[in-house]
Amino acid sequence: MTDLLEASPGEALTNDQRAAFEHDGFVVLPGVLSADDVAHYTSLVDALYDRELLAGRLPRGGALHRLSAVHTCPELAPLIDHPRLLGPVWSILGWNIHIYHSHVDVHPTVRGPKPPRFEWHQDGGRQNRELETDPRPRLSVKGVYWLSDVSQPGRGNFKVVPGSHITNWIDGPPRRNMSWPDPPGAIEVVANPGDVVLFDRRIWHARSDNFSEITRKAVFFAYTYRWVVGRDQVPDDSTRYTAVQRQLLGLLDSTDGDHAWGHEPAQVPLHGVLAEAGLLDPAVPALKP
Ligand SMILES: O=C(O)CCC(=O)C(=O)O
Repeated sequence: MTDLLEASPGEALTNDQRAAFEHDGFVVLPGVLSADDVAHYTSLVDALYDRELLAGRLPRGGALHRLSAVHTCPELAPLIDHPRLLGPVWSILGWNIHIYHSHVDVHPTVRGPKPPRFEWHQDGGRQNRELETDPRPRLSVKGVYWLSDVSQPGRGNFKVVPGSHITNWIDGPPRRNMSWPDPPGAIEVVANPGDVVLFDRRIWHARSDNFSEITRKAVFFAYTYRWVVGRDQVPDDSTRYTAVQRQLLGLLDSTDGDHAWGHEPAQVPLHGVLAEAGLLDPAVPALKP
C-alpha cells in the first residue's frame, strides 16, 4: 500500500453542506473539476461515444448510457477518488466502501415526441422492496460529475423531489409506459460544467429530456458499503490503479467476505488514509478483533 501516501482523503462535508444533504437529500458541490479537467473528461466521453457509434452499438444521434464507467473507460479512474467527491462520500458512509454501480451518459437533443415513460425511482432496486423500515436506510450515495452545462432547466437536468429521501413511496402510474405528471415539488437541479451533484440513493429522482441544443454529458458513480454486492464489471488491469482506487473498484487482493465485512481494516486502503490523517470517526469504531 505504498501509494497510500499519495492518496488525498479530501475534506468532509461542511456542517452546512451536511445539513442541506440531510434535509434535501442532495447537495451541489460546485467547481469540483477545473475547465481543463472538464475538457479532458469530455474528450474521453466523446471518444467513447464515437467508439460506440463506429461499433454500431449506437444509432447516429442516439443516447449513450454505458454502465461500469471505469471498466469501460479506465482513464475516468481519477474521478472515483477525486478528493472533492471522496471527502463528502466518506464523511457520509465511512471507509468500508466501494463503487457498486456507475455509468457514462450522453444525451443529445431530443427531437420530436417521445413515448411516455415514468422514470421516477429510488436507487437500489429491490432494496426498496426487501428492507422493512420506514424510511428505509440510506445505504448508498451517488455523485454526478456534470461535463455539460445544465445551469438552466430543459437541458436534460437531473430531476428530484427535495426532501423525498425519507419517503418510501410516491404516487405513480400502474405501468411505466403511460403519461403521468411529475410528483409534487419536483425540481430540475441546475449545475455548471465541473460541478458534482451528490445525492442520497433514496431521493425520488429521474432524468429529464434534453430539449436544448447542448448535448448532455455526465458521469455517475454510486458508492455503497463493501458488503453490498457490486453491479459494475470489475476493470481488468489492477496495476494501473492506486490502492484507494482498487478498493473502490473491487480490486483488492483479498476480496473474501470477511474482508468486505470490515474485519481487516488495516488492509482496507481508505481506512489507512483516514487513520493517517486523523479522520476516522470515533463514533463508528472498528469491529472487535
Ligand atoms: O440521468 C439522470 O439525471 C438520472 C440518473 C438516475 O436516475 C440514476 O442515476 O439513478
